[in-house]
Amino acid sequence: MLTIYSDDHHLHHGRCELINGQLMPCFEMPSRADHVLARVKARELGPVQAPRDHGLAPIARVHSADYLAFFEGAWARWEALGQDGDLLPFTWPARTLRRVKPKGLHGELGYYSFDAGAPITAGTWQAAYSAAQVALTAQAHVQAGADSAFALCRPPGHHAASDLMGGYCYLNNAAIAAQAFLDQGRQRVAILDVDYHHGNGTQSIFYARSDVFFTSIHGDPNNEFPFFLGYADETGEGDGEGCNLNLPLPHGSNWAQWSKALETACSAIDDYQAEVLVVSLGVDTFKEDPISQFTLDSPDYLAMGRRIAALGLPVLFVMEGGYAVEEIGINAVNVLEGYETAHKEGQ
Ligand code: Q9C
Ligand code: ZN
Repeated sequence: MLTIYSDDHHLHHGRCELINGQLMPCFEMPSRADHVLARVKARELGPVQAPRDHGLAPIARVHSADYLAFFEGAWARWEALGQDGDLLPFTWPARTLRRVKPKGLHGELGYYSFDAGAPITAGTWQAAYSAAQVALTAQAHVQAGADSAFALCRPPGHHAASDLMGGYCYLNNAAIAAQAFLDQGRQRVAILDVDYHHGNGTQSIFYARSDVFFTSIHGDPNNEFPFFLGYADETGEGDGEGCNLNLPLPHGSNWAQWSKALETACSAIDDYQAEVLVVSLGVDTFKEDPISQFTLDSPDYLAMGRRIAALGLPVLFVMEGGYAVEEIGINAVNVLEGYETAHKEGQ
């Protein structure tokens, strides 16, 4: 399997996030992608290539022009104010407040975010832009006829909505790739989000559409980030009614429970008759993940990959979360190796 990877992810390294009342070093750190890349090479998964630049146009198919302009220019405005720490939002247009767009930097940042978990640093735009190009380059490979490809994206993307950053995410790499498949002639794309957290951004982008089926297995939002989306009764709206399937699971869920949900997700993808599959590949379901509450073990990721292969679809894997840094490479590449093994057997 071909891996697409850019070193530009190192340009994004947030300093801290608020966890349990304490400022902690960001869990979403550059060594994450470094470990995945090292494992791809150690296991000889296949060639590793740099992304091609597809420009802003395919990104603007998913994200609003005003959001992209704000994100690209935010750091320069922050610097012009004499600041050099991370740029972080701290006020949002919650109930009773107006959803007006203030002129100043902090007001605008609150308007374009939903939490304080996506710090903007000097290199964040470039890193996120390159991650989107990584996804688009891997997507092009699958569109050109490859059975699969791995987009080793960082920063991750599935929490980012059309005009919102949050949850370590800025540009929705999986959604951008899914939209590119449609723009290149595919009619039905499925997105399977196996990250521990609900992919609220991806869901929201495609919620009213029937050309993308979104299904996600995640920590029950009653007790887990992002709290305000990801419930089982969210089934899509308008043309998209029936094209959204959320499978929330309680804290402590193990592979037996998780794999049952995967069966449900896979049979829904079968029913939808997707032409191509995008997997939002987070491995923060791992038992040792420092911010998550499922108990999957490393061999379970091989089984996950095998089940995905049984769908018999071309697959684009897009890296999302996973914060047990030492094991993230083993677990992510186990999914890819499980897929490859079963795919070769099935041919
Ligand atoms: N107390 C992804 O996995 N903060 N994002 C959690 C825990 C947000 C995770 C705080 C976690 C976002 C891509
Ligand atoms: Zn996650």
